[in-house]
Amino acid sequence: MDSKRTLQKRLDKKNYRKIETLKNPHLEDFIACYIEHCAPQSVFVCDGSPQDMQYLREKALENGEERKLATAGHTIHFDSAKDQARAKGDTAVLVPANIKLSENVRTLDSEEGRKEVHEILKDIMKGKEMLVIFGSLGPNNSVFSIPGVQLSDSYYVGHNEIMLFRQGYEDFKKLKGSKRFFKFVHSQGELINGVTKNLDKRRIYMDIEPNVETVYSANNQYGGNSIGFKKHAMRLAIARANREGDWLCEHMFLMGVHGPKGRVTYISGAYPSACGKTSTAMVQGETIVGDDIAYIRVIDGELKAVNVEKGMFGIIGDVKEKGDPEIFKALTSPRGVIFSNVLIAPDGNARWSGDGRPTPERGVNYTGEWTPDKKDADGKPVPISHPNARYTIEIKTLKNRDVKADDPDGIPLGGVIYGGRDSDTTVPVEQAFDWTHGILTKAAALESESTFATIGEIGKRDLNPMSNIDFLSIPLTDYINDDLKIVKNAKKAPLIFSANYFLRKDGNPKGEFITGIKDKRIWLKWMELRIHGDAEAIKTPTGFIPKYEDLKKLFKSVLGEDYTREQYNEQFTIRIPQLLAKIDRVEKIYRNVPNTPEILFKAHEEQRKRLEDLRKKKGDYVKPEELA
Ligand code: SPV
Ligand code: MN
Repeated sequence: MDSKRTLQKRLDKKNYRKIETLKNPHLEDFIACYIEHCAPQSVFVCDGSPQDMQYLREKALENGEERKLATAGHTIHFDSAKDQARAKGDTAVLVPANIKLSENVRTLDSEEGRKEVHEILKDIMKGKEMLVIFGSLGPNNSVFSIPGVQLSDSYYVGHNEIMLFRQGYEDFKKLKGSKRFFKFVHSQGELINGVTKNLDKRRIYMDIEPNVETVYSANNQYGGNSIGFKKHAMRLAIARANREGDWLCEHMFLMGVHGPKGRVTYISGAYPSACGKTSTAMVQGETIVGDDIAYIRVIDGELKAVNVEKGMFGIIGDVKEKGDPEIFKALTSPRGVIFSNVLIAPDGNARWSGDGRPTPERGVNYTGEWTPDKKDADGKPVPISHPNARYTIEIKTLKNRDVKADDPDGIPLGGVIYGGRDSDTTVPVEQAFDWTHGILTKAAALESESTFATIGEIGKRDLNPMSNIDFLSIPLTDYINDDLKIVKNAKKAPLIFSANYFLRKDGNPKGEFITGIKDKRIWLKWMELRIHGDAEAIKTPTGFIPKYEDLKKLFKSVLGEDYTREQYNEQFTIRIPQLLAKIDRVEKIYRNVPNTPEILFKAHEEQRKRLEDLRKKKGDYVKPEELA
C-alpha cells in the first residue's frame, strides 16, 4: 500500500499538509489503511488550532449529535437507550492464542478478533467524514505522557476528546517518526434517529500487542465505549506499563489536600463506581488535579503522578448543590459542558435525577418526550436521566483546580486511598501498616456493595481490586505485583489508606448512614496530618485509625461541628465478625486466581490471626477506646 498516495488522493490539500508536516510514516500508514478500509467520504484533520476545535463543536451541532441548551456553552447528546454504559459483553482484549488473562477479563484470540472487527469496520464510514484527532495522554512535554491518535466518524467523540485530553498535534512532531503512539479507530456505524442502529454488531477490541497498540470500536456512541483516549487507552497503558516495568497506570483521582500553614499534600484515590470518587476529588476546600486516570512513576526517589486527562466525564446522578457544590455550580453556569442522557427541561436547560430541585413537569430525555408518570415497557418508571448519564467539563474552568494540575513533572504522592462501599465492615478511614500491607489487604481486597441504584441483590459485595477489574489487560496478579514493586526504587512509599463513606446504623443495608456527607473532608485532613506525622493513631488488627481528640478538633475547625465520642465509637468500632467474613470472601476468590502471590494469603492470614486474638480478649465488637 502506498500510504502517501492514498492520503494525497483522499485528503484535500490543507488536511494533507497537516499530516505531512508530522513526518511520521507509521501515522501515515495507519490513517491511510483505515481510509481505505472504512471508506469515509471526506477526512478532517484537527491540528489543535482554535479554528479546528471550533469546527468540531459546530459540526456536532450541525449534524445533530449534540443540541444547544439554554445556558451558554452547554450542549446535550443522547445515546441509544441500549448503549448507555460500557458494553462489557462486546468488549475484549485481544491476546495471542492460548494466553489467558484473569476470569474477569474477556479475551479473544488476536487473529480471530482482528478479522471479526475488521469485517464490521469495512466501509463503515461511507458517506461520513473521518476525523483525525491528536491527543496527549498526560501533560504536554512530560516523561509520563503518551501521544495518541483517534480516527472517528463522530463529532461528539471529537468534541469530548478536545475537552477531556490535552492536544497532541505538537507531541506528534516531537515523536520524530517513531511509532510509540496509541491508535484508536471508532465508528458509530449506521444511525437511525441519530443513534446507532446495529448494536448487535457493537465491538470494542483492545489490541495490546507491543507493535500494534490499537483499539477498534464499532457501532456504539456511549463515551465509555467510543472515546478512545479514555478507557481504551487505559487498557493499552496498563499493558505497556507492565512490559516496561517502571511505571503504573491506575484508575485513580489526584488531588491536593490543604494542611496547616499552606501545606499542600497530594493524594490519589481508587474507588469503584458509586463509591464517592469524583465527590472526593471535588470536595470543598481542596484542589483537584484529576478525577479518573493517573500515570505514576518514581522520579528522584519519589512516587510522582500525572492526570492523564484534562477534563472530567462524570456521573451526573445525585449531583446536588448541597452534596457537591463545586460540580453543581460548574453544571449550572455558562462554560463548555456536554451533557449526555439527561433531560432537556421546558426552560431549555439540563435536569437530572437527584439534582435536588423540584421534578420538572415534562421534558425530553433519551427515551423521547418525558413526564414524571412515564413508564417503560416493563411498567417501571422512567427516571429523569439515565443512571449513567454523564457530563463533560474541563478542569481549567473550575476554581478548585490545583495549581500543579498540568505540571509535566507530576505531583509527589503523599498518600493513596482505596475507597470501598460497605454498610457494616470497614471503618470510615484507616491507614495500612505499610505499602505491602496496604496493597494486599486494602487495594487487592477492595469491595463495593450493591445498592438500590445498582443491579443485583442489595448488600452483595463485588471484589474490585484497585478499582481496576474492568480495565485490566494483564493478569490480575501481574497488576498486583507491579503495584507491590513500584516502591522498590523509592526513598519513601506513600501511605496507603482505606475509606468507606457508607457505614449504616447497626450495619443494616437499608439503615441510615452513620457518617455525614461532608465527613470525607475530615478523613482527608486526617490523612494529610498522618502523612506528615502530625497526628497520632490507634493500632487495630487491620491498620491505624484516628484518635477521637484529633477528629474532634478537625470537625470543629473544618465543619464547625461538635463531634461526639458516641459518634466516634459508633463509626470506628472494630467489627470483628464482618472483618473476618471479608477475609473469607477475599481469600476464596484469590484461591481461584492463577499465580496469586503467597504473600497475599499470608497477609490475610496474619490479619485474621490479629482479629481472632483481639476477639478472644475483647469480644466481637471492640470500641477504639478499648485499644488506646
Ligand atoms: C468509569 O466507569 O469508571 C468511568 C466512565 O470513568 S467510563 O468512561 O464509561 O469508563
Ligand atoms: Mn473511571
